[in-house]
Formats: sequence, C-alpha cells, structure tokens
Amino acid sequence: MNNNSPPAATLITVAPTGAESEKSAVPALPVTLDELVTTAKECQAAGAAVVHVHIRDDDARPTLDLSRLKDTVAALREGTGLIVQLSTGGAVTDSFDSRLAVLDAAPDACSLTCGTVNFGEDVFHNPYPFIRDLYARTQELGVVPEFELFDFGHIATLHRLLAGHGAPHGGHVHCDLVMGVPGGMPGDAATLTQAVSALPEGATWSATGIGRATLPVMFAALAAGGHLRVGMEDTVTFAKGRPVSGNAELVERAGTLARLAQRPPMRPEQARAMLGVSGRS
Ligand code: KMH
Ligand code: ZN
Repeated sequence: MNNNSPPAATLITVAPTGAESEKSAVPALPVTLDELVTTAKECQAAGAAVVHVHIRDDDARPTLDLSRLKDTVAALREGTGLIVQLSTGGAVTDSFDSRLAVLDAAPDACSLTCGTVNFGEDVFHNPYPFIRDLYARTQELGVVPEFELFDFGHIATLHRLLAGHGAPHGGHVHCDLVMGVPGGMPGDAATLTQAVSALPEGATWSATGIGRATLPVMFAALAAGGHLRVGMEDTVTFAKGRPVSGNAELVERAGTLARLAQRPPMRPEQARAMLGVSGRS
C-alpha cells in the first residue's frame, strides 16, 4: 500500500523527444543536440526539474551511440540545472547490450522499465534477467533509476526486484506510471488509483498519459498526490487538431495545473533531495 500524504510540490519531468516520432512528421521535435539543449533550458524555465533523454543520429533516427550520449549529458549539465535521466528503454529495436551500455555515459539518473509490454504493433522487451542486470549496473555505477511501469505486472516485478536486490542507489524508490500505451494499462483515473495503491511503501511516483490519455492522467495524478511527466515523447497534440508547438508549452500547462492544485513545480535541487540524486560538484 502507498498511503503517503501529498507532497508540497510537484516534480515535473519533461520527455522531449522519445524514439518513436519522426522529425519529418513532427517538425517541432528536438532531435539535434542544440535543439535538445534549447528545449531543455526552456522547460527548466517553465518548471521542469528532470529531463528524460532519448537522442537521435544525424538522420534524426534514434540511436544509443555512447559518444553522443556522453556529449549529451555534458551539454545538458553545462546548459541547464536539470537532473539528466537517460533512457535505457531506447527504441524497440535496440539490443539489451546497447541499452545496458547507456549507463556508461554516467547520467544522474536513468529509466528502468520493469517488464515487457506490447507497444502498438511492436513489443518493448524487458525480460527479468535484463531488468536485474540493468538494476545491478545502476547500483554499481551510482545511477538513480526511475522505475517505468506500463502495466500491473511491472509493479509486481518492481516488488520482486527490490526484495531480491535491495534499495536503489540514492536509497529512494521513484516510479513513473506510463499509461495509455496500446498494450499497457489504460490511462484513466480508476486505473491510476489502483496502480498507486500497489506501489511499494514510501515510493514517490509520477504519471504520464500517452496521446489522448495526457490530460486525464495529469488531472488524476495531481488529484492523487503524484508528480507529472509531460513532453513530446508522450504526446504531439496539444489540443484537438492543434499540434504541440514545443515541449515548453506542455511543461507550462503542467506547471499551471500544479499551481492550481497548490503544489507548485519543484526546483531541481528539491528534486535531487527527494530522488536521492547527488548534487553537481
Ligand atoms: N521508446 C520505448 C520503446 C524508456 O525510455 O525507458 C521505451 C521508452 C521507455 O521510451
Ligand atoms: Zn523514454
């Protein structure tokens, strides 16, 4: 059970790019390092504290190239105060080895998905031995994981992981409910409530709704005392018939709703303290 009282502030994570949308179809998608750093700065100014990062190659295709990842971590640290969370999910076509090697770019934090899930027409593969190896590597390298939960079985796997392998680096469990993926749990208030009640005691959590689930999940998460993830990885439509113009407007909308809920956006240093991410030297 998870009976925490609502936090005083709202952690906003921005996921600006993802691996799925094509630049040709979504011209506002940040795909170069310059575009990524620019959007990250704008999102920090709008209230984000964490950036969840997928990168692209020179042809704007998803890549896990280690040298590019290292340059990306350095540039985001130089240009922003955001917590830099690299995706270890990558694209559905990425190998387990390349996903494990993401941690060698030494980010502050990483995503760690707790199970396999149908992903539209594809399958996002996360068998338990891979999850366990990735978790062990986060502990070895001192990277703070965020547990990505696309379905209820993933919550059971998170309990199994923590019971078998101990606390994460930083000592705190933070989860992200990814809702509304075709193949995962639906993005509605009833499902969110059930999922939150199954999280480990003391865990904090954010939620994100994919596509049309964006707004219902955001309202439900705020009502239930959760944190928020927004960004063009998860939705490219701001309102019916109106494409997102950039990530900052999604962060601004989340910040506005968080302030209305009397839980204003958390600053990066507050987020570091909550998540157990060490400060920059
Ligand atoms: N692109 C998805 C296949 C993560 O970043 O950890 C996986 C994903 C999850 O986006
Ligand atoms: Zn991602």
